[in-house]
Amino acid sequence: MLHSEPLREITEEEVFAFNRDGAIRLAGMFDEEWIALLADAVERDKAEPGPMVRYNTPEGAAGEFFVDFQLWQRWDGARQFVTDSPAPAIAARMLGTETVNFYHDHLIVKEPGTAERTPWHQDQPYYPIDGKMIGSIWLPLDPVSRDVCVEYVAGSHRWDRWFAPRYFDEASTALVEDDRFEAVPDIDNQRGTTELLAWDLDIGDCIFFHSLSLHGAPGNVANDRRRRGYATRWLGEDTRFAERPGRISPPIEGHGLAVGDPMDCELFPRVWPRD
Ligand SMILES: O=C(O)CCC(=O)C(=O)O
Repeated sequence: MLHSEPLREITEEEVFAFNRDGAIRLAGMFDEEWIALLADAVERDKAEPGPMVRYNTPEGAAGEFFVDFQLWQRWDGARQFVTDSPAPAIAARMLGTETVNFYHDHLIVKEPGTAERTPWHQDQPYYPIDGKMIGSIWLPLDPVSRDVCVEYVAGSHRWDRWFAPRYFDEASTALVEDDRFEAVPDIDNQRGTTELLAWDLDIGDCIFFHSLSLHGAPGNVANDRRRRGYATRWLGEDTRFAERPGRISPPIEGHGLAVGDPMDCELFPRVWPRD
């Protein structure tokens, strides 16, 4: 059955841990039908990708690191997920907001054998948005073991630091060539002294994380399972459209918002509370 509310209550402890750490696993939120619906949308999208698709694996290399955006605009299952799944209620609870607008979706598929890492980054520097109530649901469509899971630097969303956004390609191309942002710290060299969060995830679990949480991910060489992650971005009541020099990602255009406007329009629809 397609439940539109989380399969269980999110506890006070979980909300507290999210606010402290910037990322948390929420076990047992979605029924399997949602995952099946999204998996179908993902296969359609891989066969017929959207205009913002990116292939981040060099030609001839093993595996495939496939990234696409805005499936919800093209595939019914993804659209239904955005409006009717437990996701808006999860975002409202975790962000502590009365209203939730949907920002965008982001599909990240790492086929078995993919060596390419997802570079360390925060999400908000990619966005033309001010505000603190911005979070993502990272939803695995395959069981994920900790060694291929996205990793989060615990507490980094509270550092009050913004790191320079870069594309996930091999060259790690900069989106913005100026010094407004700090260089991303070399977290891989700080393993052992930095607290990193990552989890084993079952079907129905998700990760909720803050848009300023520093995160990255290994390739997918540890096992022969696909690693399909469907990430959705959610905005709370304090978010406003902001100007950013340089490029933003994803480059969503045509929203008609002016600087300072609430993030509320057809492209960023209000999804919570439900009518
Ligand atoms: O799935 C991944 O490898 C990275 C996910 C990510 O960076 C995100 O959802 O912002």
